Amino acid sequence: MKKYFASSELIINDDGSVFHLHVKPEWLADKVILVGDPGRVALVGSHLENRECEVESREFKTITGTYKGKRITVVSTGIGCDNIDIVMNELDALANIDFNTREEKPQLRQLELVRIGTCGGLQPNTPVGTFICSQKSIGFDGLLNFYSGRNEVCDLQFERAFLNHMGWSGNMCAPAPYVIDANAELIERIAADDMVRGVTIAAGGFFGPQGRELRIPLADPKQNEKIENFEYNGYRITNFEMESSALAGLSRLMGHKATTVCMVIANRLIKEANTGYKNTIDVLIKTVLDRI
Ligand code: R1P
Ligand code: URA
Repeated sequence: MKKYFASSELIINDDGSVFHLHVKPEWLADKVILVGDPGRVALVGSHLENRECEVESREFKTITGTYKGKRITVVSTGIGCDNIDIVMNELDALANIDFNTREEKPQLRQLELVRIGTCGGLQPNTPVGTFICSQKSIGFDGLLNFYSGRNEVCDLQFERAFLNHMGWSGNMCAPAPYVIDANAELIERIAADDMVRGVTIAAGGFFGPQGRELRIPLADPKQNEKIENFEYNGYRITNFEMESSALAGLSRLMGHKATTVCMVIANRLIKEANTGYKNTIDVLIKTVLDRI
């Protein structure tokens, strides 16, 4: 029997668009670029021709057009894994649920998703300006734990090694952290031979969860030091951002291909930052548009 989705579960607006994104099914391309900042959608959009749509609702801004003949949709997610839950579920519904019958389509339509973001670097080989492609993500956010199949797609031994190394017994991000691989074929194509392939922590905040201490002391003052010297099977943790784990995890569960590429705008080890990155991220955008 086909799965049916009631109007309370999949909310469709009166104009036939999906609830938060305000995107209609016919506007979604198979290749999707996700960015955090709604302002970055215009930057990606400036490279697109034959625009089919430009819609905006809350922090979710979407443009579909073509780049060198490839049909691409760019969507902003805002900040955080909670927003990735909304964006991924609504994109997947646009692709794989018939909005007229509210039933799952018989054939999976697989999307290819690349998130282009900014991040904090954690290693000597990740100075400001480095492009890091997330091979693995460590989710401090807990989102994936609400979905069945989490244990089948996560690297449970890596998770255990990381928790043991940190010495965290529970409260910090229980029952997370979860460790999830990005899509291997997509990493090969997007990272090619000129990006650092890294292990990314997707944190549930920009300050405390990334070991930034302003007026309130941290629960674990040695957090970043331990993260920086953690090593497991040759992997080291390279960067902090706030969305890659939910993107990789939900994509795996839904059958899509995804990875995240970020430009380092702050190196936490040597304590340097660059706030004038908005122009240089265009180099990363063009690279991803060429390779997606
Ligand atoms: C924090 O400043 C934001 O920047 C990073 C983090 O993941 C978080 O969303 O990504 P974006 O530049 O894509 O927003
Ligand atoms: N985005 C983050 O989440 N952390 C940083 O340090 C920089 C950008």
